[in-house]
Amino acid sequence: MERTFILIKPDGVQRGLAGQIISRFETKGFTLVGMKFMNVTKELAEKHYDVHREKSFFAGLIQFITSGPVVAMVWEGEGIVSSARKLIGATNPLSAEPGTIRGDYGVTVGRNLIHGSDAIETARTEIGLWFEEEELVSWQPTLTTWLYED
Ligand code: IDP
Ligand code: MG
Repeated sequence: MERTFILIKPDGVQRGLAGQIISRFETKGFTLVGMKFMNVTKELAEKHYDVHREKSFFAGLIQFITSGPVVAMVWEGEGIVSSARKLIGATNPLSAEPGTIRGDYGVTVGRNLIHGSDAIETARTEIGLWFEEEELVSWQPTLTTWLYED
């Protein structure tokens, strides 16, 4: 089953939106397989955002991500990588559709509440960066038969 890496950024935690954000994934029908509440080191933040190293916003982004605790998660479900990106919405919350997390809760790109892996391969890399294998819990929710056909 497909997995993705989801991060509630410091603004999501500080604004008390962690529960509501987690609910979106739960009620969609996805399965939580890993979760930790943590501070992010500069080293981890820089590895996570390595593709943006040359961007003008990189320093500010690292400063922001390391500024307070985050909720790091792994979620599982059919087609979850692209579906999670849809639930999250466009990078700039002002362009994100209402009904998406960024569209409903955010106003600026530098405070867009949440990260989600952008491709299956990226998800694999990010999960490996943020979690040890033994921190992930494989389980079968009893609801599964009501979410998926045989
Ligand atoms: P994504 O999070 O939707 O995948 P990316 O383009 O990969 O968007 O950018 C990563 C993160 O960098 C964004 O979520 C946002 O927090 C931050 N970011 C992107 N562009 C800007 C910008 O122009 N100014 C400030 N922060 C930015
Ligand atoms: Mg991205």
